[in-house]
Amino acid sequence: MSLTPNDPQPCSLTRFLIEEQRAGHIEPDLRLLIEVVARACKRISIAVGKGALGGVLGDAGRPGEASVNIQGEAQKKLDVIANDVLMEANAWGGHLAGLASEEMDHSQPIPDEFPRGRYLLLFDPLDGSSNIDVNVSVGTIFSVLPCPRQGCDPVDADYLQPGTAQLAAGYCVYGPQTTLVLTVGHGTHVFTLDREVGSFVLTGRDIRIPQQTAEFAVNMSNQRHWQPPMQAYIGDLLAGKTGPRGKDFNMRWVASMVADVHRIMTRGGIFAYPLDAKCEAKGGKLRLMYEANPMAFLVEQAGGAATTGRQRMMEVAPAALHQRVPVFLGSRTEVEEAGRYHREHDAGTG
Ligand code: P6P
Repeated sequence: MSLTPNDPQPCSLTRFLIEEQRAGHIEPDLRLLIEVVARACKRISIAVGKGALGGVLGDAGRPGEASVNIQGEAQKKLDVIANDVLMEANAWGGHLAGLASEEMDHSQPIPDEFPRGRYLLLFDPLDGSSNIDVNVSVGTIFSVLPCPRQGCDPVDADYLQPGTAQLAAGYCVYGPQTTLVLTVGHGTHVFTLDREVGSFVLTGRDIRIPQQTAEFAVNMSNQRHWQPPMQAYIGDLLAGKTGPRGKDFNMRWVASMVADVHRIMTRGGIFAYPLDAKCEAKGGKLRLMYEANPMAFLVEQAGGAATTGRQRMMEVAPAALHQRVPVFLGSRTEVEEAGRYHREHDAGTG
């Protein structure tokens, strides 16, 4: 193996992060944090990959007594396993002040027995878990914020920072490949797990989402519950070539945000989970802090856009740790078009 610096050897996640640190893009402790999260994702990938052979399918809790999380959703066994893996991996390294998870009612400070760092980690340990039992891709989503206060236990309020405050964000999709997609604010980069070596290898540096698209992702079964601007927007997409958009559109819906977003990262598209009559009272279906904001950071860093339909996602001022929001993200031109329908409706001109 040649040691010359310009040797076209595969770039591991570790080498990439060292280069980002040398470039002044990240601090050493943030590099450590990302490495720890990536290692935890490898362990989750192994557990997910075992499926029925690992006894990890099905609902958590005792038979007949489903375990329900703060979201009011039945927890899968793998939800709990993934959450435990991330909590254990991040407890002792000294790089974190606290953690918050979709699966936990409140945030948790790092235990007193361990040193505290300057970062807060938020995550959805296993997004799309309703797909686990049918062998459809699922994933982990994470977001890193600065801890605003030092020398005291961080509380939920310390996490309520807008998406623009994020220092890093990523997801790991457990599909045919295990793929980590990461940003530290200087582009969005893709790493594929080399299972033989056990390390993530850079397979996509500074990826760009196509500005235009002819593919949308939405759960059409909610159509009758949508607000008028969403009805009009999707109606015009479905009208295709003979309609106002003048072209035909394709539709995809995996019902696993990580899988749908990864497709959009790879070939463009728009992902929409708008307000509907079913979720309006809760503010939406998807969670702001550990789903919408990290995905918005990744998408914007790849040249795309992410909004609530009416506001840039990363400028939403969080009011609660498990706050939900409507989500439109993906190809910039298409997200802006969806926003136009909402703007014109609200102005009474649409
Ligand atoms: P629906 C999975 O439960 C999730 O949180 C996202 O991963 C996904 O995009 C969405 O919900 C799917 O929602 O209503 O289509 O099942």
